[in-house]
Amino acid sequence: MSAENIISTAIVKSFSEKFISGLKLDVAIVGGGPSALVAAHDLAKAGLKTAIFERKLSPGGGTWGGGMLFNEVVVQDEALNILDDFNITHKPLSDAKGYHTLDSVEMASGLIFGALKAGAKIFNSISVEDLVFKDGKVNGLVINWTAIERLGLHVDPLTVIAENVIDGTGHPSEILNLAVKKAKIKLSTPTGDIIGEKPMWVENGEASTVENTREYFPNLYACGMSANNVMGGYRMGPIFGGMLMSGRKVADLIIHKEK
Ligand code: 48H
Repeated sequence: MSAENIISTAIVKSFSEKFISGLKLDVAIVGGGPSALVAAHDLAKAGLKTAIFERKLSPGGGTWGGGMLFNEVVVQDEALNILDDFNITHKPLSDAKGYHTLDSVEMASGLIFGALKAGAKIFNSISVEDLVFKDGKVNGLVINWTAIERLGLHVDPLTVIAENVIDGTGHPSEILNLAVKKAKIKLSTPTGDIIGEKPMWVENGEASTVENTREYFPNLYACGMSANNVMGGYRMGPIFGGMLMSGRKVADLIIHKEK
């Protein structure tokens, strides 16, 4: 075999094995933002078969760019233990107790690396376009290459079967939107529908992100900004403790869920 042939065959074989093992999961996570990466890390560490499906080439969601492309973010005391679990460096602010800064590129890359090393799989450049919904139950995801989505090619998707689905799609809550609009699911919100994100209020938004992280329909969860959007929480800008704690909470809910 030529080197060219060895390389191409190795990639296709190895990817196929990984992809096939990702088609039946304990937990399928849509979106690879910070909350999803923490969730994937914790779930995989607990022994659950977990994969993230991320639309973009780079997982990490809104972490890379810090605040307005100043590539630093802020995290508060309560979330430092999560950064420490991923070995991500942080430094306290000298003029405001309880807050810390960290390099947003280190945070994005550290969370990705940590989730993978814990045993989660990450499939990038794949978009989730629908749910598998059988007999009134959420059974998994409908996926396609982002390139196909972007080019508008008429190509049928494939499916992922999963015991649990997490919407980690950030501000738009794409999966819960699909659940409401296409599956006609009534979410466990005051209206049964998505309430919609409110403007900026940092302390409130940080607390409500964690509070709103929960199961919105049997086996269908939301974390991060998606959870906040569903319940009408405030946004908080480039502070990330709430996202990290939300990821930890959703993993904990699934790990300790009664069968
Ligand atoms: C595959 C998808 C799909 C899809 C979307 O927004 P994220 O960074 O996620 P969170 O909620 O963990 O973090 C939110 C944070 O980054 C943020 O925006 C904050 C704190 N904002 C505050 C403010 O005031 O603005 O990442 C979501 C990811 C992205 O990478 C998307 O590409 C991906 O989900 N995604 N992937 N299929 N249908 N929809």
